[in-house]
Amino acid sequence: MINIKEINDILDFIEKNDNYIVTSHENPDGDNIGSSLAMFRFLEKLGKRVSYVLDDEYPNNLMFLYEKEIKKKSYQVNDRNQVIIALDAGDYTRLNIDIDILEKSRGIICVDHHVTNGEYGFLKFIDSDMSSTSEMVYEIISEYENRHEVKLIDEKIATALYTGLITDTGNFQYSNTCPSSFLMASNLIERGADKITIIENIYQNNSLNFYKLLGETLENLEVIDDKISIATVTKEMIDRNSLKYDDIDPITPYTRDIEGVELGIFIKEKQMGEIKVSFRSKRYVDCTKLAKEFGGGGHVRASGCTIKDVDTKIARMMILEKAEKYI
Ligand SMILES: [Mn+2]
Repeated sequence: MINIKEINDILDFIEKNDNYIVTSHENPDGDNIGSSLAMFRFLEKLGKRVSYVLDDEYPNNLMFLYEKEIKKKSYQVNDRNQVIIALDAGDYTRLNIDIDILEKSRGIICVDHHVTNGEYGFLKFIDSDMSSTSEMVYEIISEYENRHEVKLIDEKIATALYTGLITDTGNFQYSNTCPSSFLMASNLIERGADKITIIENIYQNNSLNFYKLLGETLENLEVIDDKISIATVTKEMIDRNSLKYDDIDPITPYTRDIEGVELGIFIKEKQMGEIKVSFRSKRYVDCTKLAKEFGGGGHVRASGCTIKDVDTKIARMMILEKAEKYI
């Protein structure tokens, strides 16, 4: 059940106070950007001073949500003393914003659905049963609409939230998809969510080079004991195919979606000595536990971690050694 008190406390605060920064985690995904844009527009509609700050760039497949006049970077924020609204970030050290802005803020409001959330912030709405942070922002805005008998969700907010919902649920495939997710989707479509543009950009718009990299990655994919599959992308592979690190995310599910495989592991070399690993499971492997062994976190069926100062081959050995215990 949704903790309505947490939502009400956040709304009470928002209604009484002004000057916000909306932000999220590094390497933005659809839920990160969707929930942030929706929260930004919601606060703007309430007449609040608000900036959306994220230092990383959007990945290509989410550029349809990009608006130059909305997304700022830390260096463009001159003043301090804002209230930070942190969305979809389980750990405040992962917030993609200058530390000085955080330190000189009036505090953090945390809205997040990661199981591994560190429970930071002076106000929080944290619920690991929610499909996405976008669904949580939807609940916040809907509660405000009920309170004041107004309609605030327009086409842009609906499109942002719908993007977050489908990217985090794998277009309603994953176990985090709840009855409430379908109700939300239905309502967002009624409010003008641009479903065709979203689907086209996220699922039907990969570059040819992406497919070349995908082919190369599947060439090195290995299935171990019929249950674990593991594939690697090196920085050299990304560079050679003229792609960005953020473009390779859609490869991740291929590691899981093989007949008989329970756990998919995707090893990505972001830069030399910095290896990112994604874990995806179908039914029983708790990916949060596996990620935690390497200081990472996330969700039961989808998590990730970073391993520093090793190459992809060493990382692969380290990961497999731990992963086999979970099968
Ligand atoms: Mn999320």
